[in-house]
Amino acid sequence: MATNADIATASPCREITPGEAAHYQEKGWVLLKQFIKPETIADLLAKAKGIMGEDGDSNPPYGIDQPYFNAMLASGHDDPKVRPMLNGIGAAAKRLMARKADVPVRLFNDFFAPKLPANKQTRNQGNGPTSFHQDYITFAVDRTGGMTFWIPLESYGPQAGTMSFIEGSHKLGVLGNYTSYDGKDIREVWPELEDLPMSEQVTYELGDVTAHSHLTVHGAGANLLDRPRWAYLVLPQPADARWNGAPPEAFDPAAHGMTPYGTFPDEAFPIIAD
Ligand SMILES: O=C(O)CCC(=O)C(=O)O
Repeated sequence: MATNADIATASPCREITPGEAAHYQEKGWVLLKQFIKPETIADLLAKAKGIMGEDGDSNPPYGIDQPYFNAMLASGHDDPKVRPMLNGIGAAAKRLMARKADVPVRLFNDFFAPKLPANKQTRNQGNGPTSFHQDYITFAVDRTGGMTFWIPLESYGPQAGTMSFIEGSHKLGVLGNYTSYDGKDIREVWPELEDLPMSEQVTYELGDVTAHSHLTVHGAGANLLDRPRWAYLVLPQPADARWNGAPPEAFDPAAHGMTPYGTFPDEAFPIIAD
């Protein structure tokens, strides 16, 4: 198991504090100020632009058309410049999951998600607001614990379409797939969400990151800038999570020879904290 000293030297991520872990457990999300070194963020932005173009819109369609963002797989674990950061995120995720058993953390997915400018004609979809939703059910896993590290690749405020979170919504259980609300807002379908506080849209300085539980309801505004809002999303899961057999959006079980209630193979979903 990596010690704190290993993490400090090998990872561009700082450790999270007990106060941050407590905030995450109570509210379902946390802002981690200055969590990643700016040099690593600069490398990620260069990589994202190399894959998707300066406009964040020069990639072929990735297969899911929705207004939240355009997206491309980042495959950061294969990149020696990115992998140490993923290990730092794995260590942080393990703290946030706070399981009593010593359960490792697996990288479930990582992708670039530029939100394209709302006031421009775009080639791909992804230039609208992010309607409020919970992530959990779309991932077809058999247990909770997963989360998303939402990493802006530049400093952004609400104008860019940054994230906000309905605090404590992770304690309401599983609220259904966003496609099942027949076009309604999740707060209309689940009015109990109106009783909970909503965070302001986060203002992120370079290196700041938010982490949210896959049970926490969240959304984002449209991007009112004239350029993409670059974000890199890293999704850790507890390593003991299994595919529940439902059709997943985020992975292809046949490509990995997976069976319902079978484990995720380490080669494709590597362990990032043991
Ligand atoms: O980047 C966004 O606007 C939305 C991100 C999101 O929905 C998520 O992280 O689950």
